[in-house]
Amino acid sequence: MTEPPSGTHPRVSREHVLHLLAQMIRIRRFEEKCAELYTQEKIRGFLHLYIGEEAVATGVMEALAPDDAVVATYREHGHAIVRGIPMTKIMAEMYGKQEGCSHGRGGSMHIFDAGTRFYGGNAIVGGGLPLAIGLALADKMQKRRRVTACFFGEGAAAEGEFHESLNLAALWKLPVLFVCENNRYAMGTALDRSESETDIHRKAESYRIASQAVDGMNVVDVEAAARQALAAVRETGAPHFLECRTYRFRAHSMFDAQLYRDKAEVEAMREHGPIKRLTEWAEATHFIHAGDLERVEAQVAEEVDTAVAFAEAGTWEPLETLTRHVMAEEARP
Ligand SMILES: Cc1ncc(C[n+]2csc(CCOP(=O)(O)OP(=O)(O)O)c2C)c(N)n1
Repeated sequence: MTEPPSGTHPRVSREHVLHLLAQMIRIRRFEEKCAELYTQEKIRGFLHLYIGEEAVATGVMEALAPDDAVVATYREHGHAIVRGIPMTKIMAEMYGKQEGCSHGRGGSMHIFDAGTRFYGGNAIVGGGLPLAIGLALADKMQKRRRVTACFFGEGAAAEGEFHESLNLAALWKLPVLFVCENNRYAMGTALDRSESETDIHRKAESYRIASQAVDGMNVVDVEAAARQALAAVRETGAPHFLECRTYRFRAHSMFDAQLYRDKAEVEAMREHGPIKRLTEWAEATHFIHAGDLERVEAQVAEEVDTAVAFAEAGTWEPLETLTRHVMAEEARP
């Protein structure tokens, strides 16, 4: 690819391109390590990888302010990493150790961190949408000028919560950035097998929400679109909907034989992968130089190794405290 990643006002500088590349590589290498650890049974339960979709979380998160809120799905390791939760605490959470960001109670699907206003990690398809509406309503009622970014898959469009949330966000004029990660498949169901309108952003239009589709494999496009959308949300207080067209390269979860799609399709999409694409463009345009990529890879490898060592050294919650947090510790008046 020799054309620059398009977009209206991309912040393209050598430093920024390297930063975007590094963020996507951090997500990719962390998850590759998680897949390995899963087969070794170090990580248990479910594991949904974001590999292929890194440009979406990376591009959107660049445009968010530290006091904005983030709500994500069960495919949220990448969002957590680029939001700024230390990789050590995320890996410890994957292991179910007490030192994890959800104290080992959440695991892969329920990463949570109040410090970075990261409100999950949610196993329920569409479950994050009403949560985002509540967070944004609270901000509006308390006159705080913050935005809630809500990430969800296109499969959520089949849920009632999607429609209820979009309706209320528009009706009550709530500062929500809806980010639909349209990777074409909801588990084994292709989008055109379940939806009569496959342009998901058009559903948002029907609720009178400003909406657009963007190339979710191009991090610069995603960042540019997110910056514009967030500027509009901050200016008007009204919601905005971004449909990011992306693709997951791996199976839905670790238990998926992928009989619903051709290997050739996956291979063809890999050729347009977000890391490959940005790297090739950055090399062709001399934004990155010989040795840059190797340096980034070495730093990330060290970060991942440190995270694994931290998780390995972590502790299991003792049996005596297992029922803590199941009920509220003290009743509020
Ligand atoms: C309410 C609900 N229904 C069904 C499921 C089972 N389920 C888990 S993932 C999934 C597909 C979701 O696809 P999508 O929203 O497109 O997200 P993706 O996995 O593609 O990121 C389904 C149906 C669930 N977790 N929650």
